[in-house]
Amino acid sequence: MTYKRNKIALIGAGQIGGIMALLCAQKQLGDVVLLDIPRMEGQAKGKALDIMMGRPVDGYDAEVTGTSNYEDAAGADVVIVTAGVPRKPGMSRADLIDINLKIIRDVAGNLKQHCPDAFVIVITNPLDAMVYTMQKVTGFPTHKVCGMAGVLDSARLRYFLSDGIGISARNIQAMVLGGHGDSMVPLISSANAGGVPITTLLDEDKLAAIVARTRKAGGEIVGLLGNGSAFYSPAMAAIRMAEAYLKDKKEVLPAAAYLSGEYGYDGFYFGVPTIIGAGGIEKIIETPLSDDETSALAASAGAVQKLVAGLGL
Ligand code: A3D
Repeated sequence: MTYKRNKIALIGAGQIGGIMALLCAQKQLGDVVLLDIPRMEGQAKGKALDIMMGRPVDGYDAEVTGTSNYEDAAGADVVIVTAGVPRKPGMSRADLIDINLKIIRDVAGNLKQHCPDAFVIVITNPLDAMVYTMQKVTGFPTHKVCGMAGVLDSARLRYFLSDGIGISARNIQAMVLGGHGDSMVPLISSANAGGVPITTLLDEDKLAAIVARTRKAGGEIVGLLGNGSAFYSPAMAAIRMAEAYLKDKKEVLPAAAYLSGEYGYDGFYFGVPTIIGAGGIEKIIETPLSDDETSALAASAGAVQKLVAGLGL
């Protein structure tokens, strides 16, 4: 009997790429190809070899290889893209657009040629514009291209809520929708702890402070690190999405998905609740929103549409 492992290509072998490679191995998700530009091939190969040397310690079987050649990524089942530049203190995600747009165009051209059947998860910022570019340049079906932001932003909200109440973060169900920027929309009306509405557990002032901190959470990490942006939890969030696809879990996960009329919007990528399974983004779920949340989502959609209009695609 032959057993074929899944193949996961990680484009960008930097901070997030390296952690994702380790998570893929530890979770036995499949073989990993860690790809970077030729100048950084040593980093890709070095991280891959380092993870392989951990095989006897942790007992995983995955092959992890480093490369700068897209032929090594050919036929990948999942591709996760972090290629690009992260923020420095004082920068907004949108400030990265010029430099990262060129990089994503280059990556997309290569994926089109070598990984035509992959489920593609984009992480590079500014997320909503980069995932749009990825889909347009590859021409892949919209349900096979998505962006990771909602799982992370929601995890940040869930952590802050759990910390504020003093209970397990796993008990908190809460989602952040909209664009991955300062306009993101943390949903409080549906947030709950083990089914108990969050509004009965925290007062309005505390909730408002948590919403504000969630919106700036990425910047909080950028300020602390001083050289780069968050990488552990972004890596975990993207791997959760990859796992849902590879194992056909049909998980409800917020993702940057292509809208075709949902929530009253059309023709761009936006953070919404989705079902991720073997079909990729199998469905977009329309969840009830309060009036405030509806208008905040409209403002966020406006910000994303403006960003996307500037791409000239
Ligand atoms: P970093 O450690 O700099 O890694 C990026 C890697 O991309 C580097 O190793 C580069 O050499 C490589 N690279 C550059 N150009 C190319 C190319 N053309 N092809 C292949 N590889 C290339 O950054 P990071 O891993 O910390 O962050 C990566 C990206 O993710 C940045 O744009 C961040 O802003 C973004 N990010 C997004 C989120 C979201 O929630 C959406 C969270 C955290 C970071």
